[in-house]
Amino acid sequence: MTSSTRKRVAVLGAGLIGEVHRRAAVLAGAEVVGVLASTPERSREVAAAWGVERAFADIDEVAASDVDAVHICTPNSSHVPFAVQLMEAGKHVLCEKPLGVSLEDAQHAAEVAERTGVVTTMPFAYRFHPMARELRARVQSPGFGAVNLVHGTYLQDWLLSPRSTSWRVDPVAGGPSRAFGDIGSHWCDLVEWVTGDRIASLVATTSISVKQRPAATAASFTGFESDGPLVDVTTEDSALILFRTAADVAGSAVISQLSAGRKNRLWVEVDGMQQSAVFDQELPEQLLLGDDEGYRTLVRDPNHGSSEQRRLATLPAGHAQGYAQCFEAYVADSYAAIDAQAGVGERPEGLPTFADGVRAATICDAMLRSAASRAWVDVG
Ligand code: 4PW
Repeated sequence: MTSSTRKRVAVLGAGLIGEVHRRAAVLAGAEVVGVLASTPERSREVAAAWGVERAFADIDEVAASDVDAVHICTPNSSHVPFAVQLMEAGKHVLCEKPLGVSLEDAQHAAEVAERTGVVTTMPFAYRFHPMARELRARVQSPGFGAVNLVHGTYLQDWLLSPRSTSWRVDPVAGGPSRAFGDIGSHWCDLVEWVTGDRIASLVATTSISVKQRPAATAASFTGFESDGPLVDVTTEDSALILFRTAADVAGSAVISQLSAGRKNRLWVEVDGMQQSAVFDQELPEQLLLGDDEGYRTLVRDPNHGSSEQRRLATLPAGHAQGYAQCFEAYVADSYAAIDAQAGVGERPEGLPTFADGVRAATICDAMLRSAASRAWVDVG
């Protein structure tokens, strides 16, 4: 009987999210062999800080190395070129979202994934909150009733200051959609996954409230303020969509990176004919459940609830799990999928793949088309 082998992995990118991946990889039992940062010098600094063996000078060195899997946590425009080269070299790939800066890019990466047969996953990490699993189980159970409305928001405020900037603001490095591509993609992924339904058509409007910002920097997230010269902003601060699903359910979402006080407020409400349910990412230990008597709070408890809620519990009830644990579960499940492909164990439920990355790119493309034409569009 074959058994799971310790994964040897590389991390590309050493910003906030590269560090999140590194920690999750270590906790999942992998050996982080090396890092590729923005310059060879920076790779050496980060390798020393992380205590890892190799400071890669470029992507060719990573592709030629003996690592099993690579975490891609670099700016968006590098995701597809890096992923394609690594897949062709036989590496499994865990790639940050968005998969590409265009729909065509994302489709190309998914085609290469299909042809090479390597395991590819994407951190639509909010699927890995135990109470998001509970939401899905309840929404898809007969007692919930047919879904009649889906709505919510994903709000942040880290770009509220006109001096705040990041490579995400730059349409070349970050892609033509900013707020929607970065966080709207999470909202749509969670809603489609929870309901098992798909956004079929939509109408969108976007806003650029801060017309000029300092030129993009290496900073990725968390409101880095720069005194540099101002450039025109072309990527949206906020995006609003109205939509209809394949099952003809109506819905809406408000996505913004300029909502004061909202740090990472992904909020989803699903209204069924007998019950409704709310998941709030900033209160991930609970689910609000509504019926004709009002709302009550269901608290995460590994002794109760759906099997998937219980599987993802790493702490007992009342001992808060949050973003870090859902990210760790995503990475652990990605490694389990690599094992499953080698014949060891089962592929875990609900693991987002490059197909989900293409789906996110498809919705984002529709959002941009609709905002430009001011008309309803089919999502495809
Ligand atoms: O994926 C998302 C991001 O790109 C997030 O989960 C939060 O918002 C953290 O960074 C951005």
